[in-house]
Amino acid sequence: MANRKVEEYPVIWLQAATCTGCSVSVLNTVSPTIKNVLVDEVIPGKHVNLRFQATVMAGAGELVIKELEDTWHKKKGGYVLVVEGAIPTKGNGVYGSIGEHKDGKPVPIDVRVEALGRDALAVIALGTCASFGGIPAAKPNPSQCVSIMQLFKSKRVTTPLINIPGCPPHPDWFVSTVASVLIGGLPKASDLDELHRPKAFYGQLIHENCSRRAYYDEQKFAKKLSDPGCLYELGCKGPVTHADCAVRLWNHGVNWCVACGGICIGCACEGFPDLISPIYQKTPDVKLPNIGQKVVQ
Ligand code: FSX
Ligand code: SF4
Ligand code: SF4
Repeated sequence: MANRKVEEYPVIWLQAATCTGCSVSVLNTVSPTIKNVLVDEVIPGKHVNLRFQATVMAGAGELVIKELEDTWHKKKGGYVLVVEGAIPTKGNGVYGSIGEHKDGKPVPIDVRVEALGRDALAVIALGTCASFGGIPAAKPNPSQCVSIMQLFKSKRVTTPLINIPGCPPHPDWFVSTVASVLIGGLPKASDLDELHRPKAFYGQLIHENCSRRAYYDEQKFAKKLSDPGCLYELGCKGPVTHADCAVRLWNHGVNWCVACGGICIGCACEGFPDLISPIYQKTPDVKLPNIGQKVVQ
């Protein structure tokens, strides 16, 4: 096995308007561990070569920007771009920039994401902010943040895009998506829904698999968070949120929002947070017993 060839998959991971929660969530992946993902061959014969990631890389300044730009130019069409956070489009870089132009002026983050996105093999929008705008794009949105989908649409970037919403996203949703690309290539159109989400993780509503669902069907609603019963009247957004938290569980199978007594705040929902606010009030447009109405952006 001495000369066994290992295929390298370069990845550039940019952070725009984000709390870095997506990075923290993915770094906490348990099976595989983040060491398995980044250092080992996560799939035998295939290695994720993370070239740029501001939270974990040791370098800074010109050195890492050179790495970023070398990967962009030398691996054109062959690297995966991961974007975390929404994209501020106002102010020509005052709300976020990465590196400088030759004349010393900062490169605005929207310009970077557009350019790197255009030349990537595929783009993964990690987290609700990157996928749908999320918290940074919430009203009054002073930095005019947009999602990657909106940015690409306005700039006519047609690179394949996979959205992995969740604020933060579950590490499995990201790691399994990366693994499936390494094993089988880019997802087929039928693997993604109309919002570019992998159906494997976002194909069902929270409400469809909720451990409190029997209470809902019996119309037994909790009056306060510590009560048994369905949390719908306390504001649970499970009926309008597509994700598999109720069956996958968080922290490597320990628990999830509703089972530990909280509502699903709809963090992976396309309308989070504006269209599903006020979060701790009953969702007005879910008409019992009809469920699953989409929040339209
Ligand atoms: Fe934070 Fe990510 Fe929320 Fe956004 O997750 S967890 S605000 S989705 O960009 O870091
Ligand atoms: Fe579970 Fe919320 Fe649906 Fe009630 S409304 S069954 S708590 S997901
Ligand atoms: Fe987010 Fe709801 Fe899943 Fe909790 S249950 S992580 S709020 S989508």
